[in-house]
Amino acid sequence: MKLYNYFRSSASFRVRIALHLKGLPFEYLPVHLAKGEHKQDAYAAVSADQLVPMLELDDGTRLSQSMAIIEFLNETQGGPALLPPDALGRARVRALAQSIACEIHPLNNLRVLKYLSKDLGVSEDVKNTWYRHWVRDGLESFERQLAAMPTSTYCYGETPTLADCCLVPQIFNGKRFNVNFEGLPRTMAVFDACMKLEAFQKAQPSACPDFEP
Ligand SMILES: N[C@@H](CCC(=O)N[C@@H](CS)C(=O)NCC(=O)O)C(=O)O
Repeated sequence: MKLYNYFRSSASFRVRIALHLKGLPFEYLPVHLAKGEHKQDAYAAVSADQLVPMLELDDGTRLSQSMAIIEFLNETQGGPALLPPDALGRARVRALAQSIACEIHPLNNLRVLKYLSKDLGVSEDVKNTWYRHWVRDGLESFERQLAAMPTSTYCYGETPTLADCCLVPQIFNGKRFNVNFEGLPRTMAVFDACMKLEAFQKAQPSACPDFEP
């Protein structure tokens, strides 16, 4: 398998975590988002949405959208299950994952931030305030959702799931923008628990071949 991705992309990071949790080897194909490589012909020729991540299977099949990719891997590959066996558990995990991937991340994506700066002319300060506001707001909601469920080591239960694959990259991203993580005890305890695992460490930006400090 080949993963088109970028060290700093949180959607890519989700898929790297899932691949490592399942122990699946993959070829790392960097796409430099900051240099706009995702918009250039070479990547546009293979990726219809011109976003990362994109997973290419050994038979050439290409998959986009991190959560669809993770669910596909979960259904077709061995290794630990990333969704619970029961329908209610799966709904809970998907709700947590979507709280990150659908409520927080789209507001803070590279193209959204670029549009704020370049097209709408907002200052760096205002852009960062926007970023921090939506991440903090989303994480407060995430914390309330965790607090409504029994205490567990990971987002849902005692093994990492799709929800943890989404949460950890969002926290990394928030750290880059100095988001305030105070008052989020369950969320940050889950983050710390995840980061003790080798799969999460191997997937983190600083462990990527294209990492830039
Ligand atoms: N919902 C998509 C999001 C994909 C996405 O937006 N990826 C970002 C990097 S995290 C990207 O390629 N951004 C390029 C841009 O915004 O121009 C997923 O989960 O895969």
